Amino acid sequence: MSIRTLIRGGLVITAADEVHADVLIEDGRVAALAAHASAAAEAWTADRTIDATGKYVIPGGVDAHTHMELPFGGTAASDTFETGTRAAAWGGTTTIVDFAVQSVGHSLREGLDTWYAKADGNCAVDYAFHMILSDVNERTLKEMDHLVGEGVTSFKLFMAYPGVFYSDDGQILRAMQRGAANGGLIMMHAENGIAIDVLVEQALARGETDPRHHGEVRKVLLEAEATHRAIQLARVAGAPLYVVHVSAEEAVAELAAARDKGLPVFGETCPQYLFLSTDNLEEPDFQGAKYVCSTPLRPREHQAALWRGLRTNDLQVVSTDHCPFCFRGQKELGRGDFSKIPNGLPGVENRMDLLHQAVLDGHISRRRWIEIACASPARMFGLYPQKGTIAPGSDADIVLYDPHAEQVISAETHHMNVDYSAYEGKRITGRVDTVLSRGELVIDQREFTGRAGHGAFVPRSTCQYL
Ligand code: DUC
Ligand code: ZN
Ligand code: ZN
Ligand code: ZN
Repeated sequence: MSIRTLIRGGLVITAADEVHADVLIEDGRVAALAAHASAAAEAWTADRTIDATGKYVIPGGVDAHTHMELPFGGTAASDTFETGTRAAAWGGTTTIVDFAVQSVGHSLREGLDTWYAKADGNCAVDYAFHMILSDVNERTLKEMDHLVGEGVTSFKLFMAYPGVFYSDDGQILRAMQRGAANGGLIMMHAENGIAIDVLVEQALARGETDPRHHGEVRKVLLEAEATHRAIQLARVAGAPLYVVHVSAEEAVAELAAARDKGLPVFGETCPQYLFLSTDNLEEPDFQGAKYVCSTPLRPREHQAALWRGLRTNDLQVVSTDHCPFCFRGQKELGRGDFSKIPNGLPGVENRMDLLHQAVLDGHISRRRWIEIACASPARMFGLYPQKGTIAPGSDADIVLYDPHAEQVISAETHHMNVDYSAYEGKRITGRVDTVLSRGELVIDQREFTGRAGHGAFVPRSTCQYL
């Protein structure tokens, strides 16, 4: 028997609307919305009524960029699919799109099956996969078609990390051509890794080994150059392009110029580039290692361009690039050599709150908050309107958000499996109160009521902005 749930009295916010409406849930889906206190809503009966008075009723967040358990630099990201999706739920995110990885010399099939096995039976919320291409060859290109067919419809390529994930321009062009033909969306890590590796070697030879040098060698110009090159290669291939973790003003300018020409070029940024800066990389006693990620944190001046890009829609998505490594034992691997610090920051739990704070700080509107965190990532990656909105027929992935609650972000209270917070001490107004995933309560008035294994793999259609 399916439970009928009624969410009553809240302000329903989607990318399109803000309405005082009641929401009826049946069989894990949204059955209907009706104006609060209307005759239609008053006539509904339910097994369970959730009082949302004074709260926002918003779609569950869609985090289109996570790396649970990612092997990196001789260690692995510290959140498993179990701990990471539980933390996601706490933070109001009900769908993650994680990155399965092809290893050099191996097939996409092997990589994807490995990631299916990691996630299966362990997730608290729903999940989907992108595929990282580390070895573009004839076989890989053919396999891309099969993956699109099974709902893995996006492929990340790296212009960075020579010898690990790196693809050369020829491999990139071929993958883009294949994506143009089969509907797969190419996602690009746009940094010139060949040039960066020269600068890394030279910096280390000069004895520049501290975390802040990570930011210095990964130059803005080398992000902008790679972004420009990726756009031109996509034009030649006749393919759309999605640039991940955009951090620099000059890279936003490349995207904006391409979009002004009408090209299907899209961009994502992440909370760390919006809220943190090179000041954090300069923290003493090796604390800067906590903030080492790639693309790197930039000088604070870049933030205005990122916020503007989010307002003008030159950037469409905010995801986290959640890739946590503990300070003790993991980040510490890079003491004396910044190039050995595992790259990545924790954040899957913090994204919805940080972006709500951005609403209060005047950077974005409430509806834009929901658009960049829920609706737009769902559309970008073929999940809409199953995910990313509250509409009849959508999955009942719904968050009751208390816009007035005060909180202080801290590793003492977060749920991610990592021993520090990148936002330690930051005050946020607003907090997740209750979370439903396909109609099931996974967070009930700030208590975890979900379970590992509730979360299911979601096959995706192709990009819905094309
Ligand atoms: N950047 C990171 O910070 N971590 C993992 C991979 C990446 O591209
Ligand atoms: Zn193999
Ligand atoms: Zn990347
Ligand atoms: Zn990433």
